[in-house]
Amino acid sequence: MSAHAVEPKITLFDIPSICKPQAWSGNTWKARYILNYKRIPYKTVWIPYPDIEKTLVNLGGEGKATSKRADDPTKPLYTLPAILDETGTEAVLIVDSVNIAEYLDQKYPERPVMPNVGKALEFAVEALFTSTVWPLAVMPLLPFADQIQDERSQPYFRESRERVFKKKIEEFSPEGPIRDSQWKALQEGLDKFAAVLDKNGPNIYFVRGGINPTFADFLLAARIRWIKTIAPEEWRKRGVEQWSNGRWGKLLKSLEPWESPAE
Ligand SMILES: N[C@@H](CCC(=O)N[C@@H](CS)C(=O)NCC(=O)O)C(=O)O
Repeated sequence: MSAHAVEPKITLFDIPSICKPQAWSGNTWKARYILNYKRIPYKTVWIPYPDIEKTLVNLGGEGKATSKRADDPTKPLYTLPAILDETGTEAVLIVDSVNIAEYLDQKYPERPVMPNVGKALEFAVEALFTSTVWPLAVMPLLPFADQIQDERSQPYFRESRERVFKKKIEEFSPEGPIRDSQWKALQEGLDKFAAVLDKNGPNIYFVRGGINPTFADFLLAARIRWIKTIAPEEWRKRGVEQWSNGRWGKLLKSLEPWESPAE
């Protein structure tokens, strides 16, 4: 940043990695894509997993957990992405990517990502994808996500995931027939999801006939991009780009202009 540049007043809290560029998470990428697309100046603060809760609580986010811990449902789960908006007299902390998308659209109405017509559908895509396709990605992909964590996050990531699934991360997706069948199931899940999207016709974006991306597109791209970033060899070997008649590859390509900055 040059000596005269003004420090952005919006902060995106993201999770670090050893990837280059660093941004990797299929959740935080939703907010990052949207900030980039809306051309809102922001800075990134990298928070390793074990520090997420205390960071958000320190910023006034007590009680703003987005769900319960899978390894101990009596405890709240604080998650990223989060943004802190310090453009006004009082700092505003927003957590959860759909809330971030809604908030940014209200505050910066240009280049909307939550269309007034069909807003419920944008929310529905998130819920449907998370409950149908996402579980199929967990076993084959978590071992790769484990490998790209930074030093501080890695023990937390591994221990919490091993506690949830009650086995070593190395046993999640052993190479051979088990791993192959997991990837096949993921492909079939994505194909089924693509068949739903195809009802809108051949256009890349979610909104029927839409020429601009909306939240649903950024959400899907963030998830697919996660696979590509953490498991590039599997991505190539399994030909993910060509899955579902090339839908996912085309979506990522069309959103490339908003991949930067990824830091
Ligand atoms: N629905 C949430 C999900 C966010 C989420 O699950 N984030 C993960 C990072 S990929 C997280 O922060 N997990 C904290 C943990 O596992 O302790 C959103 O989109 O904001």
